[in-house]
Amino acid sequence: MLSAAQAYAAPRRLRGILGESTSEALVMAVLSILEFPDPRLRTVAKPVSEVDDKLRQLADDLLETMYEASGIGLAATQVNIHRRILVMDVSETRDEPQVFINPEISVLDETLGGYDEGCLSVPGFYEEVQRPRRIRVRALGLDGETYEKELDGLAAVCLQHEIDHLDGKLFVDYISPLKRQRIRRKLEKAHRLRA
Ligand code: QAP
Ligand code: CO
Repeated sequence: MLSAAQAYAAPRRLRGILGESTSEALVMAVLSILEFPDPRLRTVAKPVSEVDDKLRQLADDLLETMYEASGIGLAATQVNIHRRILVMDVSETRDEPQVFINPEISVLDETLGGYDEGCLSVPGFYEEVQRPRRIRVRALGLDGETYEKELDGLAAVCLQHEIDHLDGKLFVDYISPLKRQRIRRKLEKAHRLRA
């Protein structure tokens, strides 16, 4: 397992990718994550119209929030920002941050695979979800340029899960209503105790 310090180190290393202009904000921020069944998680995010410094700062904050929570993926929707941007890092070493802006996927192979999915917005619960195993994604990078890549394995699962967030969908929407209701009740109780 990684120490908290190692987990924190990853987003700092992004500095090179993000640029070091003097106008760049000096600090990143850990944002608070909405939890199921918060209705704001059902918002459909709007496309990003311009990749500017404010958006690069948001990408940085999403990465810091994801690493701090030990997640592998985080969509802006989960921090109550309804724009089409998501981050992920599915590497063992937690040092391969990826940013997807206005991502669009096409399925390369209709074959489905099952994976036990979790979610930072549904803490403590994991259920198997079936999704296409191989996809191609087209997105904008932090430089505003379009890029494409093919994904499989955990990266393909995670990207589809995160794009679902941008469309107001959660992995619990794919499981039985009974299981979903059980999760809803347990999280509502946890939220009451926390408040
Ligand atoms: C989505 O989820 C995902 O319950 C990203 O207590 C997950 O990073 C895609 C997490 C699995 C594919 C497979 C969940 C951390 C992190 C928890 C996450 C928890 C602490 C979830
Ligand atoms: Co999620």
